[in-house]
Amino acid sequence: MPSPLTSSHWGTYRVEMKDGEPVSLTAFEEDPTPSPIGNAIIDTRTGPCRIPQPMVRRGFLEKGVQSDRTLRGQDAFVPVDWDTALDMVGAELERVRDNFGHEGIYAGSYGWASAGRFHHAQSQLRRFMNMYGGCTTSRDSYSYAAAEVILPHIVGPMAELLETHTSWRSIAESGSLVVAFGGMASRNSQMNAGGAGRHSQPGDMRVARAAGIEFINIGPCQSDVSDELGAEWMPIRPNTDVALMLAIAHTLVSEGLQDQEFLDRYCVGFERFLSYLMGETDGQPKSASWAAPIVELEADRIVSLARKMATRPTFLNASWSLTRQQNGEQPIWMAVVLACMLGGIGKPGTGFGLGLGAVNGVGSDRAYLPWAALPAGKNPVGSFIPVARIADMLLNPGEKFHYNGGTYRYPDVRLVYWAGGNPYHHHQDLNRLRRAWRQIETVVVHDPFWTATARHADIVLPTTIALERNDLAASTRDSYLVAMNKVTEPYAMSRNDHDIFAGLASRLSACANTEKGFESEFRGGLDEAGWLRKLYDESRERGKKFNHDLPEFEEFLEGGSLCLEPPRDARVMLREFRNDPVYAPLKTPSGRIEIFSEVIAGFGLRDNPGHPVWQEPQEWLGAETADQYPLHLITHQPERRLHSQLDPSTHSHAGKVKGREPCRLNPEDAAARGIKDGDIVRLFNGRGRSISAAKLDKSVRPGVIMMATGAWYDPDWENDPECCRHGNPNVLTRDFPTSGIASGPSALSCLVEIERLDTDPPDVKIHMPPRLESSG
Ligand SMILES: Nc1nc2c(c(=O)[nH]1)N[C@H]1C(S)=C(S)[C@@H](COP(=O)(O)OP(=O)(O)OC[C@H]3O[C@@H](n4cnc5c(=O)[nH]c(N)nc54)[C@H](O)[C@@H]3O)O[C@H]1N2
Ligand SMILES: Nc1nc2c(c(=O)[nH]1)N[C@H]1C(S)=C(S)[C@@H](COP(=O)(O)OP(=O)(O)OC[C@H]3O[C@@H](n4cnc5c(=O)[nH]c(N)nc54)[C@H](O)[C@@H]3O)O[C@H]1N2
Ligand SMILES: [Mo]
Repeated sequence: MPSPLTSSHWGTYRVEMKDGEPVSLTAFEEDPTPSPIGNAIIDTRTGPCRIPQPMVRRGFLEKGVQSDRTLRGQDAFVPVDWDTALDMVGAELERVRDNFGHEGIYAGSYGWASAGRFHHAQSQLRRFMNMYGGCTTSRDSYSYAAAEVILPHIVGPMAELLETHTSWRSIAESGSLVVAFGGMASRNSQMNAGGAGRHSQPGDMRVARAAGIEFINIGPCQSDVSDELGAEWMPIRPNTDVALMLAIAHTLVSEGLQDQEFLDRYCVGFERFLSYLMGETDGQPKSASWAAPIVELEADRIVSLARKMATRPTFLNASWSLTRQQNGEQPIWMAVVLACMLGGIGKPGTGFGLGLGAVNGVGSDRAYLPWAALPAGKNPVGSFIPVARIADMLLNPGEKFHYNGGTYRYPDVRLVYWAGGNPYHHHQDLNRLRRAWRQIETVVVHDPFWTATARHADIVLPTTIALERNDLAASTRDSYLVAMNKVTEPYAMSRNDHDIFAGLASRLSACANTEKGFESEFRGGLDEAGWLRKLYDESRERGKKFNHDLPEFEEFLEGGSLCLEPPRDARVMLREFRNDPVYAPLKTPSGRIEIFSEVIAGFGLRDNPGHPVWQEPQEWLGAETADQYPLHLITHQPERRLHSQLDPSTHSHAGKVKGREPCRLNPEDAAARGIKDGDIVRLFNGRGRSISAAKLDKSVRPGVIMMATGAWYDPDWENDPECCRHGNPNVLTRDFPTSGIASGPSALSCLVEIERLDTDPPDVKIHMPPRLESSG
């Protein structure tokens, strides 16, 4: 008998058991490049960071909403039983609903949680809240909000473009040159939201290279493209991609190299953009010599790049990181415009790409099936925020915000409910978030682990991890369906998110009066096994439409996993549109690609006239404030974790230096500051400080510091609460919207300075549980 399977966002594994307990995860035999993160879950599952039972913050237990909220994050917790905890949460929900309405409850609860379609924490929360009567919620993602909002106006919904993304196979068969803005860092393709049966990106990239594809890496870090691909590196200054793309576009026009036929047949608005490009509207032609000092590449090199792109089948890839900066809508729009000028869109191996390598599923060769998910119903409350405006909302109830052409007002939120995410990892300017958090009367958090967010809660409800429940793992960007097995009992008193919500529902009444009652309505008349069968049967039914013939549930369970047959032809994004733009128009207002968008021009935003433009962000190496904070901090995804998940594991620790999350900087910048490899350093700016250890790295461009996200946020409470002693970079990043278009996060527009720390650094304490006190 093969060992039972489990699945995670970083892949599928076999669980090796000893004496009835899971002892290690081994690679799934069908995965050629499994992620080494796997075992971290074994490492942490019973460790000191697991939350054993429901907890209430001491101050909150004593004084409820009158408690001192500044103590959140450092207060002691009191363990309580489930009935006490659920009674309290139920009473708080009722209090806030009765006094402030459903809008007063924020359950936008962004976060990746764990793989598994039934036990997905956010889906469970949504189902619960929607039945309860609704809540304020969030729109879009931290990953690429700017792209999610801009792309439907100019070419089509992001999700659809990713689903139909041109595949590596198409690039290898028909391409010639891949120009990667922001690279394609191989560490990132370990992940795939919902699960990955087979990690194919490293192999796909190698095959493309062997087929003769040439790579160019445009960005601040050479190692963003794997050495094996032999990429040419163009180390531009961060946040200047639009200037470079404009200069390429300008060169194409100056030399008559643009594909006018494509522009005429498939696009609208090129002429309006052209006036701007050539400087007719603002007196500044966007030439290579204009861009050279902005991006810090020689003009000749820009011109040669443009010529090369015009004469070779070119695939232009825009990394998701380009969206997480001020005006992050623009590089995506401009990438599409440049691909239009090159004329390859809809043809094999060319066109534009959105994040090849960002996760395993972009560009992989796989089948499509819209797997069934837990039905969440509809939220009866319309109140929402763009996801990264959370601190802004809390600090400014009733104030206006802009989103996708509309002007809205922030709701007056009194209770925040989080399940499956870690805002004290993912949000920017954490010192501001901490101040904003004080506005909230009640914070409820579900998490298996003592994350910084759990520690900033009033009521903490401990959940199970995937190994403690049965589930089904699948992603629309992967061909596998995997049965996730319960291999061990829930840790201590932890419960499944589903059971926690059912327990709450038993104390409350749903918005719609149902005869069955809220709990029974929430449970849907099914237990875990019943739900898994229902989700499977529904997926099987849906599969028929896509010519996938799935076996009966029992047969599937016996095999443990299944892999759908990928389509015979290599996938090409927008192929149908290219073949016949009249028969297969886009979903944009004109049905064509909008180089100029009347809709966006109609938003009347100062920062956008209706076509892509170069705008200096407030924080970049060309800014005046760079005198004071002369280094551009890039807070990229971590190699040894998914965000903050499993940070207490040995695998994550092995990547730290002297117990801190390291930062990488160019030896020149280090020498200028007397910093040696391995030195403990402090990164700082006007927003905060973070203690790290320096790693000297020539693959990082001078003027740039790279620091992975996700080290558990550990404020130095005793000496300097605005300093993270562990190396979380979000005490430094800026909490500012991309622009009024998407109001997305802009973490990657951030300046800092760094200094060697000559005193003993404070101890890191976040991987020990918080102080616990008994209720007596
Ligand atoms: N500076 C900077 N900040 C960034 C980014 C950046 O580039 N720079 N990137 C941003 C991006 S793209 C993203 S997607 C976000 C990611 O931000 P998050 O998705 O919030 O980060 P995770 O660490 O994955 O948080 C998931 C949480 O869910 C918990 N969890 C796991 N399983 C379960 C479960 O079954 N039930 C419950 N209740 N909880 C569970 C985990 O323990 C963890 O605390 O970060 C963003 N933040
Ligand atoms: N191992 C691992 N993989 C992950 C994740 C994880 O937590 N761990 N998270 C997943 C998630 S949620 C997401 S959204 C994706 C994100 O995928 P990406 O956004 O692609 O990933 P990042 O690592 O943030 O950034 C990639 C590179 O962009 C470059 N870059 C930054 N700013 C600029 C710029 O202004 N111009 C140019 N040209 N380049 C720039 C940096 O050098 C950086 O290394 O990753 C996913 N993959
Ligand atoms: Mo993300």
